[in-house]
Parts: sequence; C-alpha cells; structure tokens
Amino acid sequence: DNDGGLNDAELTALFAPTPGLPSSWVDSAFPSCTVRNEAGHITLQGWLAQWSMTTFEEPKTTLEYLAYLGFESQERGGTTAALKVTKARKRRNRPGRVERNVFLCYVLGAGGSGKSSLLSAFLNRPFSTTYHPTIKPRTSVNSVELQGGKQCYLILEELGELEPAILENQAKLDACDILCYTYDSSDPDSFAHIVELRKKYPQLDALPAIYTALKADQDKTMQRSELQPDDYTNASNMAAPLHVSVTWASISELFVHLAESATYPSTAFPKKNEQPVDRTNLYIALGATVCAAAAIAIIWKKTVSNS
Ligand SMILES: Nc1nc2c(ncn2[C@@H]2O[C@H](COP(=O)(O)OP(=O)(O)OP(=O)(O)O)[C@@H](O)[C@H]2O)c(=O)[nH]1
Ligand SMILES: [Mg+2]
Repeated sequence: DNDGGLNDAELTALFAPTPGLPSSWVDSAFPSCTVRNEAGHITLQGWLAQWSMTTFEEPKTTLEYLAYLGFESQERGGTTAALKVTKARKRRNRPGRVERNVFLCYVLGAGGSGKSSLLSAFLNRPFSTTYHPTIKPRTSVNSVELQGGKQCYLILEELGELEPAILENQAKLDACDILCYTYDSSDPDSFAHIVELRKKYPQLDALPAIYTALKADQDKTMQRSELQPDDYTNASNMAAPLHVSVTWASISELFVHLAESATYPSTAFPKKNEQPVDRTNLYIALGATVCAAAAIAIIWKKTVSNS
C-alpha cells in the first residue's frame, strides 16, 4: 500500500508462492527481531536485515526462497549467483579486515544488567522500565554504518537460560564474531558475572570482545570485584568499558564500535604472552554475505507497489 512497510496482508501475499515463513524466522520471533516502523510494519531496512541474518545462519534457506520467489540469474548456477561465500573464520587475531558484512555478537552479562533493553534500543524501540527476565535466546538484527560509510549487518543475541549450554559448545562459539560483555554500572554485584564467565569458560578469550557498562544514566558505584572494571580490562590490554545508557540518543556509537571490532577483530583481543591457539581445523564455518540483498529488495518493492 506504498506506506514503506510490509503489513501482515502484504507479507502473506509475498510469501504466497512459498511454504510460508522460513522456520528460522518463526524461531527468532519474526518480526519482533528486526526493524519496524511505528505501525509495526517491516521496513525495507528490517526486511534486508532479516534476510541477511537468514543468509548468515542458513544460506540454503535464502537460496530456496529466492527460487520460490522467482529470482533468476543470467549466469550459470541459478540462485547461488546471488550469494557470496566468504572465508571461514580462522586466525582472527591476525591484523586485517574480515570481508564478510554480517556479524554475530553474543551479549553476555549478569541478569538485569540491561541486555534485552540494549537489543531493543538496537531496533530503535522506545525504552521500557518493566523488567522481563530473558528465558529463551533472543536476537535483534539491524544494519550499522561503519566509519567511511560502508554498511554491514549486526546480529545481537542474548542467550537467556541457554547461556551455559551455548558457551560450552565450541561450534556455537566459532559461529560468533564478537562478544559484548555487559554489566550494570549502578549495581555493585554486576561486574563479577563477567569475571566468573571468563574464568569458567577460558575459551571465550579466543574471541574478540568489547566491554560495556550499561545504565550510565544512573549513579555509578564501586564493583564488588577484585579489580574495578577499568583495571580489569587494562590487565588484559583491552579497551576500558564503554559507558552507555539506552535512555541516551547516542547509543548507536556502541553498535558501530561492535561492528568495527568484528570487522577488524585483532583490535579487540585480550593480550597475553602465550601463543594464540590455531583453531583452523576445528570448524569450517560458512559465512555467506548478502549479494542477495538486491534481489530481495526488488521482490520487496514489487510487493509493496502491487498491493
Ligand atoms: N535507568 C536505566 N534502566 C535500564 C537501562 N537499561 C535497562 N534498564 C532497566 O533494567 C532492567 C533490566 O533490563 P533488561 O534489559 O531486561 O536486563 P537483562 O540483562 O536482559 O536481564 P536478563 O534477561 O534477566 O538477563 C529493566 O527494568 C530495564 O528497564 C538503562 O540504560 N538505564
Ligand atoms: Mg534479558
């Protein structure tokens, strides 16, 4: 209906030639995991972000749906021409840039530290003071503009009660590009959770990470921890925590920082004197980027203007 958003009827019409919404979309509670306009309709930005996440997690699904939706390529190879396969994540602590443009970030931190609020702020949703502890993992996907104007997609995932199970699972860790450690700077018992996590799961140190002090609008307090956060990060040569509040307008700075660190992972590693472990053979991850975006955008435009 040309309002710049896909409503339920338009979505149904769009997916009519397919077996319905991809099952991963149902699992990620689509459309609440992506960008919507005030009426709750999916915007083009949200639509592309959602497909970027799908292509990243399961490129097969994107290929399948491109076929259902009638995308054809002149080149040999059909719908696969729409996707670009990038290198597996390996030796991330080498200096340099990652060519992928979709990044997965696990948001780790104490209960109530503000992880869900951060995921909502990422989708530009208004801040809510009600607290619902997260049980099931939840994700938010949106585009982020890097310095220099390049665009990428960032998937933020809060793990809920599955946090221990996911952190014990090496394949799940290998699929992650960057960790965001969060704590509530107004709660003295919040930072200790991060210290414990890193002790309990030393394998986390094989991933680049960013420390974030949330609720910076509230009074900062001393943390009940052997080291205060700044000294703690300093001890492993990491950047000091970035203080942000979801009640501030300028929080996008954090998301750009996360995306930049995922693009240049060597800048965000804890530095020790040991040799870094070579994990090349552990897991050959398939990273697919979104050349599909153009094709998907055309389908979106068609649907919006036809209805
Ligand atoms: N003042 C203030 N309150 C915040 C901020 N961020 C989150 N909160 C509040 O803190 C409480 C907990 O926030 P959540 O985002 O649900 O915390 P969480 O880390 O997801 O908690 P779990 O899912 O239980 O691990 C909620 O009542 C939020 O409204 C902030 O930046 N400033
Ligand atoms: Mg939560």
